[in-house]
Amino acid sequence: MSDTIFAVSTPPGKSGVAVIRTSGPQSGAGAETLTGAMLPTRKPVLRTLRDPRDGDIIDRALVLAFEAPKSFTGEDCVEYHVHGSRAVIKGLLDALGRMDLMRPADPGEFTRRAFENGKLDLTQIEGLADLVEAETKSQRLQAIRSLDGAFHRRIEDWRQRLIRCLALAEAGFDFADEGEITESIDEEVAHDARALQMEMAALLDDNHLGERIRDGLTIVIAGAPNAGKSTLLNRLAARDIAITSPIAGTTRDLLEVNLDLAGTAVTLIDTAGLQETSDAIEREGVRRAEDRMANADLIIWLVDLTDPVPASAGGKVPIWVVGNKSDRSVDDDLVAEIKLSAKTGDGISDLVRRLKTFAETQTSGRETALITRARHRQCLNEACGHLKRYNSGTDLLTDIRVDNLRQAVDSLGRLTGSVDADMLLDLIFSEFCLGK
Ligand SMILES: Nc1nc2c(ncn2[C@@H]2O[C@H](COP(=O)(O)OP(=O)(O)OP(=O)(O)O)[C@@H](O)[C@H]2O)c(=O)[nH]1
Ligand SMILES: [Mg+2]
Repeated sequence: MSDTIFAVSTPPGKSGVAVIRTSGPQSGAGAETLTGAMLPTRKPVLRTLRDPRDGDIIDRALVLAFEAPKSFTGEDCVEYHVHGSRAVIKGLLDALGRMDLMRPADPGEFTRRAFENGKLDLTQIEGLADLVEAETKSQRLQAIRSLDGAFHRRIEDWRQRLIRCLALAEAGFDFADEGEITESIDEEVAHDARALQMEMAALLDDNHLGERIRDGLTIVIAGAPNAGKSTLLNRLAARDIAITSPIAGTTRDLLEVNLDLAGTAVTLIDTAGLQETSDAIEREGVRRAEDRMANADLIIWLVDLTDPVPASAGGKVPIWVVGNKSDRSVDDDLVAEIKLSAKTGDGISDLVRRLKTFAETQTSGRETALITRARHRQCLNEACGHLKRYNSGTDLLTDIRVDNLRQAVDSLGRLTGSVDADMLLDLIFSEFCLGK
């Protein structure tokens, strides 16, 4: 890797400060050309940056140099903290771009170099991508945990133990004529392999908590036409997102809004009123509504207190019956856990309070969730399956049985990226923005 990359690490547009980074062997030389002197490492210094072509001042900037391997990428790196104007940024990028062996970075390329230099494993990179995307506190804390290597350490511990099992089991072949030794080795490996299988199964049995924090909870507002679903969505989002009207069947498509409920990301979905209909478009709307309800974490079944229609959903998804239009209702006998008026806002704070409690209970125990993506679950499930086959396959030929251990090691290796990383890398780095 002989070329040096550069990119703006802060968002495009004007800002008080913009950060431009370079990574690669020419970083130091580039900084020397721009500042006219060698830079100290790991010490921010104020320097005048000059265009090497004509000596014109680009900016006075805070410059911070890191020497390989003690940097984010593991290479020589320089950060230029400049005033965030278009002219300054362009001036500096142009000057860098004219230098030999310097080129603009591809999206995610800084992080890719960090991976290739062993600074971060795949789970940490995913944590970094999640941290950049985090919108709520629980997403932030979870991402930082991954980035800090909590999952990485757990997997590495398992992988080392598995490799030891594998080595012992293979050594077992060599002692095949010495019955007693083989037996004691077998016992030890069987004991460890069972423990590993149980530990992995315990981590997998997490109610998909990490994925739920990362992707957010889904709450669907459903009910009969005209119940006031869209009015409630607008009220909870504090924005005029959905069209509302006294005409039944106003909403046809799904409407989504993202909320932060007590630090948990929530997608709130407004749906078409559920009713038998001959209108093909409305019917499709109802189908989509039922689809989302089936996969929701919670259904708010909204009932017009002046014209109640009982809940027709449920199944595995928890459902709250919420009575709406309390401003017009005089009937106190109606069974609704919560009564409110989406129009006047009366009772909304009570609903929000309950929703926050719900979100908190759904994401409690988040300190223990390490699996945050389907990819993690798949690899771990595979590893667990191989171990299960090893543990239950006592009647198999030894080398076939032992191969299960080898495959379990590989599954864990895919999780951290030490095995078969190439095809995954493009996928993972496509999530990254330029300059990361
Ligand atoms: N009085 C009163 N009217 C309300 C309340 N909430 C909604 N409405 C009215 O009820 C009518 C229907 O409201 P929408 O929010 O469009 O109802 P919806 O459930 O989304 O209806 P569809 O999209 O057709 O399924 C509108 O005229 C609203 O202004 C409320 O709390 N009190
Ligand atoms: Mg509607």
